[in-house]
Parts: sequence; C-alpha cells; structure tokens
Amino acid sequence: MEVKTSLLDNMIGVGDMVLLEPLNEDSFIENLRKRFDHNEIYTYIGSVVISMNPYRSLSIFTPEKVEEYRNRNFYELSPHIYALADEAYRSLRDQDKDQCILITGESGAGKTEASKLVMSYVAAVCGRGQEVNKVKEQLLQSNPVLEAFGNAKTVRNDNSSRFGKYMDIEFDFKGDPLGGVISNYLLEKSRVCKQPRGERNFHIFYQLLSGASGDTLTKLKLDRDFSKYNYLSLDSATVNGLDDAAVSLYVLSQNAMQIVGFMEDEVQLVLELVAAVLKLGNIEFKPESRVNGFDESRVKDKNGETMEMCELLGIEQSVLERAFSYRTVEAKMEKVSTTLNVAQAYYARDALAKNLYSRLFSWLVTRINESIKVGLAKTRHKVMGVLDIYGFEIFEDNSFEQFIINYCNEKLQQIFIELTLREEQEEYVREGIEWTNIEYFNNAIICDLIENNQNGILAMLDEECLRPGTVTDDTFLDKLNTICAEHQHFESRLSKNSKFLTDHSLPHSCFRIQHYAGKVLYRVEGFVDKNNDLLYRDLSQAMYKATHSLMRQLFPEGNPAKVNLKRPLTAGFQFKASVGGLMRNLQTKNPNYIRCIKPNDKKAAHIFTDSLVCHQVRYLGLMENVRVRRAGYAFRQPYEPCLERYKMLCKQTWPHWRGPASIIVHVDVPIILLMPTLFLCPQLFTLEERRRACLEDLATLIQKIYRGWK
Ligand code: AD9
Ligand code: MG
Repeated sequence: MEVKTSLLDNMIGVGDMVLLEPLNEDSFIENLRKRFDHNEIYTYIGSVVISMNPYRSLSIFTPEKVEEYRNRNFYELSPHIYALADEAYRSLRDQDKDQCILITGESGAGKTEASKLVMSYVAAVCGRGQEVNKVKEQLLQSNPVLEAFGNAKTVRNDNSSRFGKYMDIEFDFKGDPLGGVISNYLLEKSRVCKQPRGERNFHIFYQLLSGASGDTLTKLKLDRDFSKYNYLSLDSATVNGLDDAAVSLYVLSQNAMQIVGFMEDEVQLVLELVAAVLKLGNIEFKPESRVNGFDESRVKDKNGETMEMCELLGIEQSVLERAFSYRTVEAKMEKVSTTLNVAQAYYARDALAKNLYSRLFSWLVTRINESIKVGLAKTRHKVMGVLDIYGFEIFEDNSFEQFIINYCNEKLQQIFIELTLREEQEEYVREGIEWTNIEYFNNAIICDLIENNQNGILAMLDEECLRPGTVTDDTFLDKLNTICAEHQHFESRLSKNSKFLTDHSLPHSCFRIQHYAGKVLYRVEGFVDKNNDLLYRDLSQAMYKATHSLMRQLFPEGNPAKVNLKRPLTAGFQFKASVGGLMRNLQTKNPNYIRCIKPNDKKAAHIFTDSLVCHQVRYLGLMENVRVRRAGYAFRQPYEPCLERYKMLCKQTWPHWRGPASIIVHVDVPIILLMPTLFLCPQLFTLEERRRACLEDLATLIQKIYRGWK
C-alpha cells in the first residue's frame, strides 16, 4: 500500500520517527541521514515536521506536487511540508480552527524558505478569481520587499533575517484569502553602521548601488562603487556571487514594491532615505578649538556629502551641522545646550542612521499592511499565522542583539514544550490513561531568568538605564552578578559585592547563559546604550525640519509643538512586551510545527555532519518529542470528527448515529483513540483505505445512476 511504503520504507528510512525501531539518538540521526541522502528532507514526528536544509533546489516544490498533496490526508503520502500546509489550511477552512505555523531552528536552518513554501502552497490551493489572485500576489510579494530591507548576509546565512516576522493571513468563510497583517520584531539596526567580519549590511544597499540605473543613482547622488561608503563593509561585499545577483534582485524588489501597492513617488522617497543613510555614514567630524574649556566638534564636509544629503532631504545644512554639534536637554521649563565632542558627534551620527533606517523599515511594514489589510467585514475571519523569526545565534562575540534573538527563541521553545511535551502528557493523565512521565528539559527557568519583572536580566538592565548617576555596562554587569549569581543557568565573574562563587574563567565584562540550545557568552559592551536607544532631540528636530515628507513622518517627536518630556520606552522593554503579545496570540491558535535543521556549517549541499545535527536534535527536544508521541497516541482526533469521518464504514453508524460520539468510537468502530501508537499506523491506514474504497464505490454508483438518467 502506498501509504505504508512512504512512511515505513527501510531503504530511505522511516517517514515518521514514531515508527523508528529501535529508537535511540543514533538511530534517529541515522534515519535523518538516510533520508537526507535520498533527497527526503522531511520527516515527521507525529504531526510535527522536521525539515532538513538541502542547500540546493529540489524538484519537490512543483505545481504537480501541490496537486498531489492537495486534499490528501496528512499520513497518506511521503512526508512533505505541503502535507502540513494542507492539513492546516483544511482545518482552518473546514473546521473553522485558527491555525499558526511555528517555524523554528537555528540561523540558516531554512525557516524563511519554509515559511515561503507554506505561503505559496496555501496561495496555490485557496480560491481563484481576479480579486483573490491580487490579494495572493500582494501577500506573497511582501516577502521580497521585506527581505531586501531586513535581511543580510551573515557568517551563518547568506540571506539571514535580521528581524522577526509574524504574518496573519485572513480568510473568509469559503477559505479565500482576504488579506493579512504583518508584525515585525526588533530589526537588528546596529548592522546599519557596522557589520561583523565577513558579513554585510542589509541587502538593499548593495541592490540599489549595483542594480539601479545610472539615472536613478545620479538623482540619488550616489556612486556605484561600494568602497565609497563607510557603512558598507568591504571585506564581504563581493563574496558568494550575491552581488552578481543584485541587479535582478533590485528589479525584483522594485517590482514587488509596485505589486504590494507602493506608488512610484513613494518608492522614490524610500530610496532617497536609503541614500541618506549611506551619505550619513560618510559625514566626518573634526575637533574645534576649545571654547569655554569644552570640547567641540564640527562637520568636516570635505567631499560635499553633507551638502548632498541636505539637498536630498531638503534640510538646511546649517541646521544639520548645528544638530551634530550640540545636545539640548529640556527639563521642566528649562533648556540646556552642551557641546558634543568628536566622539559624541560620531555617536550621534550613527544613532541617527540606525534610527532612520529602522523607522523606515517599520514604516514599510505599516505601508504594506495598509495595502494588504482586510477591508471592513462583519463576519469573523479565519486566520492562519505564519511565524518566521531570527534563529538561535551563538557567535564568538555576542551582544545585546543576540541576547534578544535568543530570548525570543527561548520563548518559542517554551511554547513548544508547553503544547507538545507538557500538555500532551497532562492530557493522558486527564483522560485516565496509564502513563509514565517522560523527562524533558523545561526552559521556563531560563525565560524567567531573562524576563522576570522583579529581577530578570531585562528588568535589571532597564533599572540600570533609568538610574540617575553614572551608568555603564560594567555597573549593569555588577548588578547582574549580585542578583543572578545563584541562578544555575547564569554564570559570571565574581562581583566585588557578591558572596557567590562563579566562573573565574570567564573573560571580563561578560556573562554566560546556559540556553536551551547551548551556552552563550555575552559581552556587556553596548547593552546599556542599545537598550536606551536614545536619539538626541536636536537631531530629531532637525529631521522634522526636512521638506522630505517621509523623513518628517518618521521623526514625529521632532515637532517642537509636541515636546514630550517622558522618557522613551527601552528597546528591551518594548521587545518583551511585543513577544509577550505574540505568545498570547499564538496560544489562541492551533499550532503546527516545522522544526528546521541545518545539516552542515558550510552552507553546502550533500553534506550531513552528524555532530551538528545531533546537537540540534538534542536542544530542539526532538527525542523527547518522539518518546512522548510514541508512548502515547500518535494519531488522535476528537470523537466527533472521527465519527464523522469513519461512520460510513460501520452499519450501526451509517448514515446516522444518535448517541454520544465517544461511545460509538470506543465500542463499534476499531478506532484510533484506544490503540497504542505502534499498532496504530496500520490501523489508521486501514481505516483510511477502507474509507477511500467506500467513497470510490459511492462515486461509481453515482455515475451509474447519472448514466441511467441520461
Ligand atoms: V535565519 O535565522 O533568518 O539566519 P533561516 O531563515 O532559518 O535562517 P533560510 O530559510 O534563509 O534560513 O535558509 C538559508 C538558505 O538555505 C537559503 O537561502 C537557501 O539557500 C537554503 N535553503 C533553505 N531551505 C531550502 C529549501 N527547502 N530548498 C533549497 C534551501 N534551499
Ligand atoms: Mg530567516
């Protein structure tokens, strides 16, 4: 039988880890490897899909494949991401259950590609018609726009998402898409000014310089030569053929912007701001002779970059230059101006570039949402959420950005644990099924270490940022040392004030967290600053004076009529709040999991590194996932839909059964719920096969009757 061979075939390994015999870590990895070697990149653990990154294009994503998986049951065909997408879409359409697709895995494991495959599958199988097709196109084309502005080449991934993205796609009662809403999470804006070795700035900068026409570049006062721009790292700008593709990628993102609904003049405004960021990076400062004993700096406009930037944005050069030389603090009714020295001026310049770019990115998301949002409708929409967030990162040097990214991954792992390991076991106990608990590592303690409102790391960072007096990254670390020293997942050097012994082998100014996915050493340098995310008001006011309409819009706090003395929320606080909101949203939906695994560290096809895969299998908790699934009931359905699906197979239930579904399911039909997993697959397949045969008989009968009528 086709079904059985696809899931049980020994040559290519088993399609569902639940059926693996014997089950241990070695056989698990061996099974993944066997399948990977046979181009079978997908494997199930029950309803969870493990996806191995093939690092090459496979011919399994064709329109024919889409047709093959359409309207088929999850276990009928070989494991495929389409099967998960189909199952989620049909539950949404037919059972009115909101769905979310949770895609996790480390950087480069294939999350973004997986999210695009899910979206394109759903787009292919849901309704047709001019209006519906337009909505689909817009939803799909939002991807290249956001990738151009929010992705970059890193050492881990040539197209690494440097922002988190969650997209709710909304459907009407028939299952036709109506539109969507995108939420974005903290863009890694430090990349705008500085990139780690071997990495690049966001794609758009390179796409624009190499892809735009000479005419466009002249209008934007830009030069095609990357090396002219301080913000574009040179060592990696020409690596891996990425820039060769920049011309076509530029065209692609330009087209995508049009499809998504950007007007021509809006695209121009956006590109002017991208150009302004590059120009900002080239502004230099020189010390001015001391006035009144204070250090001062002046803009050194040796090559006319400042002037050009001011022309692009419609800002008076003297206004911008003044904003780079002074800092005004407003307190109560008083205004105090202090001069900036050269280092402070560079700091202000970079803060402006980072803010400008990240606000532009958020504006793009808002603008896309305006295009794709669903018009007013009285009925409730069905929703499918797709989450594609930056993957877990461990670098040699980890900073605030990695801390935030890894915190987010901890939260996702927590949801996975809650829903697949903890709740599943609790369900068995609730149902009165004999059950021996399966041990697993619950990362709730690490989430708490980071996010606890009283003494979590983020709360302490905020406390330090808001404390009057001299605050430095080291005073923050001191604070962490005294409070976290007892926490088993936290390691740091012994603090002066602390009586707790901690790891003396750690470098200075670092702390280490034992994350669910491994130990990560964080360097505190920049934590306070990045969390504060301050932009001197002089600069926002200067930006607000621009005649460039989008620029003004991005710096509303620069409006002198709206002086707000309240301190802006810290970056950590905002992130924690938005991740909290996201988790609450996800918990209201039926989750579908895709666990992505990276087969090697070389970004290469055909290489499967056991140790690397093993590490991911461990921290993703996949072994525990199989054990729970195996010891329990791999294929489950609530009584009613189960009865509905199979009642045709049984005289007593067909066509009507008026008693409670649970009784008939238990008693009359050899049904899934009572069967232990290992016996279950053949059982399920038999049921499915009998059902299909029954439907075929019915179809033949109808045809006969129809012919008879004719
Ligand atoms: V990160 O956390 O954003 O840095 P992702 O999103 O997990 O990471 P991504 O989807 O960007 O990784 O995949 C990395 C690269 O692997 C892609 O650019 C492709 O070159 C390659 N990849 C991933 N999945 C597939 C696939 N199904 N088929 C072919 C793939 N190539
Ligand atoms: Mg990604």
